[in-house]
Amino acid sequence: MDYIKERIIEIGRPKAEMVKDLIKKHGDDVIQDVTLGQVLTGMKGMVSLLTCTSKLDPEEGIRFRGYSIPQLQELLPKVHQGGEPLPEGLFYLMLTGELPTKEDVNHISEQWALRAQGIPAHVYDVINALPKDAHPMIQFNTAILAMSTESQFRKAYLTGMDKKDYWGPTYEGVMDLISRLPVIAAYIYRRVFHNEQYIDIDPSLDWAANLSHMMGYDSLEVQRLMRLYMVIHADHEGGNVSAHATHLVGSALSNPYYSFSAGMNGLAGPLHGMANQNVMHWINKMLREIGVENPSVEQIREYAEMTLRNGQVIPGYGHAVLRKTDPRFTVQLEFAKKYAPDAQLIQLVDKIYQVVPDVLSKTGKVKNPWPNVDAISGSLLSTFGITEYPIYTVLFGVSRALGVLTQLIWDRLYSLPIERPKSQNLQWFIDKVNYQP
Ligand code: NMX
Ligand code: MLT
Repeated sequence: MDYIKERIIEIGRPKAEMVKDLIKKHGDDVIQDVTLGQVLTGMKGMVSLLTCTSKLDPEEGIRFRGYSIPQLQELLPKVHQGGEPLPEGLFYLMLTGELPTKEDVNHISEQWALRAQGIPAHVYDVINALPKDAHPMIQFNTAILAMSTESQFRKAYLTGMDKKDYWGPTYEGVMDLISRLPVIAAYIYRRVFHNEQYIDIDPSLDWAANLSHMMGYDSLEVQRLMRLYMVIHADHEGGNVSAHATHLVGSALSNPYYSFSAGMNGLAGPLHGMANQNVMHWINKMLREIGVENPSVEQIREYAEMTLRNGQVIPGYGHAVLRKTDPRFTVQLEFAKKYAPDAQLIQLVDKIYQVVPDVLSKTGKVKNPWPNVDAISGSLLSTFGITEYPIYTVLFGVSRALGVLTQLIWDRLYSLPIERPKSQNLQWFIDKVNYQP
């Protein structure tokens, strides 16, 4: 058995026992009051999920197993001194709760490069059957479902398996799926935007560098950017739409492919991952309508105000949990200032940042006027030559697999049951609070 699986058993079994015992001894303890407002406005702030991979603080932002993004940049293994951490290391950290060694990371890189080669031919046939102008997220998600013919979990479940062992074939499926997503993403990218001129995987490269290589970018800067991008988008605790959807569908013991596909359907929404593409459309439309390449702060303000007057959201701004600038925005801005200090698009992002929070605050209703991860990610990718906006959400999805699928392994280790909250009709809420119109 792979040593990582052995380590998961050592760490996971006692924790799984503890979860059982916790439910047995404290299952009836009240942990939180719930308001009507919370239920009717998207369950914000309601603690209703057990997630161990990461935790989001409204003021400070994300921590992965307790480590902030700057700490990960310092502590996770890298290819180059002073470079960006390897996503393989973050995967190991989220999976085990322990910081990986360089050997652990190399082991995962090798495993993924090997497993990536097992994509069955029918997956490409399924992608090729779609029109080239089908959005890349449609092609990505269709490919994920087509890959589920390989599900080891499905096969093991049908053969009959002890509940406490469900996590094992889930782990195998997760490893296969994560290894194959960059190949699929790059295939879709080359199919749609580069005349079907495909580039083979290079097994000597790490996972993120391979993605950029297969997309057609071999510079050290793009490899670094891809590692950073893959690390910062990997997880955002359990309640975001992609994580929650993956967990929910996984709770029916759907295999990792079905579960992840559900998450990706959510990521494709404009209020979630598709915002990274929409930010670029918003910026370009603004430049077209104002008619200059370098608009003034006042012109940006007027355009932002007009967006609100038209009843639309300003993409890249706001968050359901965060109440400060997203550290994932800040780290990308720092990266841009280091490697592309004169980039015009980044200067524009910085200028938008000077204006939009004030415009949103003045509405009096936006709870968080600050930029989120998507306010800059597309401009950064564009700056380094990846200018095809519709691929951006796919790249987000490749990264998000690391967190949500690691959590799926833990859901199975903990033997978490099917998720089934209670719903009520409007009259129930009216009666409950004795509402008088
Ligand atoms: N532009 C305009 N209005 C906004 C914005 C924004 N960026 N953010 C929030 N609002 C509005 C929101 O639509 C709501 O209006 P109404 O009461 O008329 O329905 C009001 O402010 C209160 O919303 P909040 O409670 O502040 O935000 P909520 O938690 O409901 O939504 C987002 C969070 C992220 C969906 C919301 O801020 C948004 O739509 N932002 C733009 C889209 C975006 O950038 N999404 C990406 C999020 C990160 N990700 O990658 O997933
Ligand atoms: C995410 O990365 O999932 C987004 O910031 C949305 C969220 O956390 O709700």
